[in-house]
Amino acid sequence: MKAKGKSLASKGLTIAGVLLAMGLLIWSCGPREGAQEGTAVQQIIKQRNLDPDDVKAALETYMPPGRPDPYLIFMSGGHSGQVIVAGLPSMRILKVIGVFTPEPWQGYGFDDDTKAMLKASSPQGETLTWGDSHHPNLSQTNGDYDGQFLFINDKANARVAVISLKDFTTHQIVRSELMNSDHGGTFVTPNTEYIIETSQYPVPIGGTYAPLNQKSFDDKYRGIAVFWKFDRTKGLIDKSQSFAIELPPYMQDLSDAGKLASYGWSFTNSFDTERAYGGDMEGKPPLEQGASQNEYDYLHVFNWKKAAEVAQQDGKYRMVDGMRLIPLKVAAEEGILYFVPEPKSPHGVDVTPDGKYICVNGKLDTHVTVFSFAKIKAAIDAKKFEGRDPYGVPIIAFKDALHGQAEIGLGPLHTQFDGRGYAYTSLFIESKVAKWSLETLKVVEKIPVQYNVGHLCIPGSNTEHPWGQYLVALDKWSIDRFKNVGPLLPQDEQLIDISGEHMHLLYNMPLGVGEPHYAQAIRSDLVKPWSIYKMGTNALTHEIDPNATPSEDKARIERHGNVVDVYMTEVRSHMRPDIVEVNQGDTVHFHVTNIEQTQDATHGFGVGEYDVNLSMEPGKTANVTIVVNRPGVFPFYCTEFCSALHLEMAGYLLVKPTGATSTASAR
Ligand code: RUQ
Ligand code: CUA
Repeated sequence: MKAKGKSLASKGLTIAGVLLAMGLLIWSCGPREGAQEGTAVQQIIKQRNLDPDDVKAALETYMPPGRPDPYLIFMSGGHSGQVIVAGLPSMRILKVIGVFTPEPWQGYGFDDDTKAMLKASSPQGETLTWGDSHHPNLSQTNGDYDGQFLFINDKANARVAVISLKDFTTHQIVRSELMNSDHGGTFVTPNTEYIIETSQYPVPIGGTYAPLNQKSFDDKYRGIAVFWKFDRTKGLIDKSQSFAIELPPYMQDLSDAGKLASYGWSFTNSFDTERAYGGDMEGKPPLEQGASQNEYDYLHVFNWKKAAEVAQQDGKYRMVDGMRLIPLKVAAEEGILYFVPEPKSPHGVDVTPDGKYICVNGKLDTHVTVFSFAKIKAAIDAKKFEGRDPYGVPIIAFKDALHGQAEIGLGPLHTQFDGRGYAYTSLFIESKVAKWSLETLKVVEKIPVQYNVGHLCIPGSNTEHPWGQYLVALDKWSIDRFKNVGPLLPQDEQLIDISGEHMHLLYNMPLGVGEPHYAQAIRSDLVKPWSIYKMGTNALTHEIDPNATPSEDKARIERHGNVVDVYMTEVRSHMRPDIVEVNQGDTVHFHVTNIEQTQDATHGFGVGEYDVNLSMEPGKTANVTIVVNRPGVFPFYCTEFCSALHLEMAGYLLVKPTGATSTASAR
């Protein structure tokens, strides 16, 4: 891990050379001033001890005030459960979207609707407060990003979330009882017909119990692939039109959808075809060892078009937890599932932009194995199989599917494409990114990264038309890159320029709010969010909320028995009503509307000690319910510094103890 320190001479660059190339030595405005400006810049460079590469990288990533970044990157937040949005190339964070974890700033998980959504996506009797977000996928139309939706999976609890890019908020979280953990999600098909989610660790189907011994593991434990149907007009997943496929108890890993030549198909790599399940205290090898014995595991090849048809045919599926499940036997017989041997516990499967090749990253093997979809299809059409796995799934011979193998290096994990004929593969063990040619399958260049790189992200890589200008390396370790902030180090997201013949590093972004597993990036101009909400919009449904209070004269308090409805408006700089008096034990529904239509005029609504916290963007209506069992006087206030009189934007919630006299009558 060598520290950066290059002599100018060894780089063959000079500061003046870089500045000249960048047009920073401005002689045109008169030799005198120009010379002075040039000197001023050179002084900064000297004072800050920068070298020519630093200066070049700084100039290439700097975004002047008011100029938005040309790309948006959506990074998963790992077990923070969130999605982090940043701009490229500046790497400035723009937003952290609350997804599987409540997010106080956005009031996410605090209002009735998002609270209910998080609860409904939890197992019976639980309200999960975290998730492990892994693989964001942008919605596609005709194989390219359309800028409308983002999906992400929760590995820990096997959930899938839908985020609308109209307001960058989470709109739906679904979960299937069929699996307890996932990993191969959320990969979309080229028209976002389906969102693919495959399980990681096999369990007995449907959340049931079965003992853990080899026979039980083989017979009762199963992997699952879910194809969630996406209803684009509603912007929601339709569980009733979704279907699942039962898989052997291997550990399915990552997925990718075919496109163009391979449209209608999808691919999932796997490990642990050994069917090891641990047991190191019972005299068995630990899982890592047991699962790494076989020379080959199986690439799962799905005909999802066919599966969608079969899932509609009576007798060919069974219903489990409200979902159509195609049994393994049917999947094998109907030509829905095939296996192709893939070397040694691989990780990550990536389909090339033309849809012709499927790249499987070696992990324990130094190659990226490139399979030809045409060859796979030919073998399937000719029914040319080398046998069947213990569950009856036809196996296509390795050589009959192989296009070629690229010798990449140690620990290949994930591959991205630049759309110009090159692939880029992360090398976890080497801490490098390898650029290689899809034509020759030869490495052309490697660049070191700091350190232990997992996923990579090239904007548009999984579409038919990648924008191959930048690559972001998502590094797990950042030792020696940033100021030590204690034993929990930030992650390191490294921006690399791949537009030229050689890759060069532009920026190291420390990320201390989650662990990005994967990221996808899109050209910013393709995302067209709202700037404000239409008056009275419920941010979850995107419809006018039935409790919206669109003007101050409609603000009111209604009491029905011991239920109190407070219809409140907010506008700079007051709430109406600003005194809410209720009785101990009442159920209080606050229906708050920010009646402003000015961009960025966001208010908040916080009631201390009752855990009430709403973010009220212009035009938004949000509802929150509390049962006031503790008497007392509770100030409420606007939590966003909205105006000069923000501190005055406050009021009182009076919870009258049983038997006390009313404040109102005393006034
Ligand atoms: S993967 S550990 Cu995306 Cu490399 Cu999940
Ligand atoms: Cu409204 Cu502060």
